[in-house]
Amino acid sequence: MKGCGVCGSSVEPVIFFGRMPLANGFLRQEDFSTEYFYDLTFGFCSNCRMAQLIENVPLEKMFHAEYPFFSSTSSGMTQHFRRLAHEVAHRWLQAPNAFVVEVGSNDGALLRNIAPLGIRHLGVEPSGNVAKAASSNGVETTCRFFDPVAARDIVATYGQADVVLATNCFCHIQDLHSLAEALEIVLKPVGVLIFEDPYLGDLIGNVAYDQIYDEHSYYFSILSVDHWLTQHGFETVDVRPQTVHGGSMRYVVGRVGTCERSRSVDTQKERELNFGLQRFETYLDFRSKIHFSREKLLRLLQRLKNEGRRVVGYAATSKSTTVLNYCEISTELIEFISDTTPIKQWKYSPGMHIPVRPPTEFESPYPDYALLFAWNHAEEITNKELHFNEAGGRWIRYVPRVEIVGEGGDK
Ligand code: DWN
Ligand code: ZN
Repeated sequence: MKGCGVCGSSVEPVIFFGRMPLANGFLRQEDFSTEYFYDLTFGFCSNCRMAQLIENVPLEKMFHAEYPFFSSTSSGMTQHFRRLAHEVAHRWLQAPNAFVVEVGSNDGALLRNIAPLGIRHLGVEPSGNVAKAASSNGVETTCRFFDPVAARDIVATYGQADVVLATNCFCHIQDLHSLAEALEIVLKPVGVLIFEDPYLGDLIGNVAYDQIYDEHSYYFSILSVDHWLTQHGFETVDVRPQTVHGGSMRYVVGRVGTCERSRSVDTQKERELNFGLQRFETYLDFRSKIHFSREKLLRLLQRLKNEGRRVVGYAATSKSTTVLNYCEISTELIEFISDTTPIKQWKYSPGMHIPVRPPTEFESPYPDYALLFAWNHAEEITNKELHFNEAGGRWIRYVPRVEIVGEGGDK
């Protein structure tokens, strides 16, 4: 059994999703025969309460010069980053010469709101193409993984940071202790770390099992985050639930004793204990719900096929790779997936090899049904696809339950 990435105890497997391709491994036909697969198993450590993957994929297979996810592609996320940037700038970056580091800065979606304020900043991003996009957007960026060596280099060049930011990033970092050491080096003694990631309570509560894939090595809760950070002299001083990505948590962290501690931390811990995030039975129940969700989705798609309906996937998300491969949904059930990202278009989805097409193909003509893989952007997408509804098209969702939207469930 694998040792826990936080405390070294054994991690209990909860669910094995099967051999899985890379969530963002969109590929061409000539690369089908060499496609990479690994065992996707979600596990839980009862000792420190960290939910995590049992097998990790080598980092360079996932984060490289052709990383296909650009953080700025959703207007909802762009607004979220703008609000976060302004809050941080006004509250924590007012000192003359203040310096902020963002770990996993992608295409600069967050820092591009800070750069124009003249605040010293640095994005650290290992994927070359998105790092380049950030630089062209005026965001100072270094293309590398964030570890103690990178942290020392940053301090040598810029000095220590007043604030370290990370959004949807820490859950991707396999060695959490090396990450914490790097944070110890880079943060000023009274510096603040603010990070947000998809929240385990929402993932389980909404049966959002598609958030489980190679890039997400960890699934955080305040219980497990505290266990990890206190080993390195940090403490969480505030937690704030966020609606983005289907339910995320923002953690505000400082060195022990340096920041005022809000009551939100203890309140959230209590909520987690009441919910049962510390109990293995909660995870077994989650597993049963995942099985049920798969059966329902397959039954629905099969029925629509038998009725001769056209179904198209909407948004070739990383999450869709888990659903498509775990449920074994092929072009028998879904014609193609429409996606706005040029680097994904005219390629095939990982594993099931469903064609990915630009949105122009979605409209010509509209399908009968669209399976919404970007359910986390539902409001933004349904608002912009009003013509699809007017043409009689219907949305299919599978989070938090399998349903044709407006019909309230599978018949
Ligand atoms: O953690 C991660 C999160 C933050 O972002 C990464 N590991 C990768 C990525 O996950 P994802 O791919 O599931 O993210 P999204 O934001 O749910 O999906 C984005 C995809 O959806 C892009 O390929 C663009 C596409 N999309 C679209 O085709 N039409 C998105 C919108 C909003 C649209 O209108
Ligand atoms: Zn553990």
